[in-house]
Amino acid sequence: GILIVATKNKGKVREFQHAFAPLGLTVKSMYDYPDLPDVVEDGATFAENAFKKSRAVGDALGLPVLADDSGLCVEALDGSPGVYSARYAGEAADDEANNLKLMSELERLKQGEDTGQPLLSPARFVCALSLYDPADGREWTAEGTVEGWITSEPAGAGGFGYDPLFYLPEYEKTMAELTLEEKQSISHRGTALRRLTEKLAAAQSG
Ligand code: ITT
Repeated sequence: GILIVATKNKGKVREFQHAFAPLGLTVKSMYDYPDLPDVVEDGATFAENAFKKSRAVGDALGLPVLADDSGLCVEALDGSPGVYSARYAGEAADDEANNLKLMSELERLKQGEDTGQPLLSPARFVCALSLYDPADGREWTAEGTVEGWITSEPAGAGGFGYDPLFYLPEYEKTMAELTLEEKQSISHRGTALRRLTEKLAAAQSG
C-alpha cells in the first residue's frame, strides 16, 4: 500500500520511508503531488500546524494523509525558534542558513565572553504528527521529544536540519553522527511514530 505524507522536506521523507518500509508501505510526499497548493503554517503550536497540513492535503486528495510539524526549542532562547524553526533565518532559508543563525544568536548571548565550552544551551526537538482521514473527518495525533544540547562544534553528515548542532551527551555524538536506525530509535519523530502506531493498534483491537 501507499502512505501519503504531507511534506516537502526530503529529510523527513527519508525517515518516514525507513520507518514504513518494514510495514510494506511506500511513502508518497508532496513531490508526488506537485499541483497541490502550499499550506499556510500559521498555527501557534506544532500540533495545530500538523493538522493544518494533514487536513488540507487529505481533503484535497480525498485520502488519508499523515503530516509532521516539528522544530527545535532552545532553552537559552526561551524556546525559539520553535514553530518558526524552518524559517528562522528568513522565509527562503535553507538548513545551513538556519544553523548559522542559531549559532550566531547563541554566541551573541555569551556577549563576547568565551567560556571555551562547546555546549551552548540545552535544547529539545519536538515532533507533532497528525493523521487525518477525510472519509470520517477523524484525526489521530501523537507527539515526541528528545533532549540534547546545542554545540558550537557542528559534526556529522547524517540526518538533516539542525542535526549537526544537536549534541547527545549519552552518545557523545551529534544527531547527524547517528545512523538512520539510531536516530529513529531516540528521535522526536521516532517516538511520535511509535506512539501513533500504538494508538492505531489499540483502536483496531478495542
Ligand atoms: P514540511 O512542512 O513540508 O513538512 P518543513 O521543513 O517546512 O517541511 P516544518 O515546518 O515542520 O517542516 O519545520 C521543521 C524545522 O525543524 C525545519 O527547520 C527542520 O530542519 C527542523 N527539524 C525538524 N525535524 C528535525 C530533525 O529530525 N533534525 C533536525 N532538524 C529538524
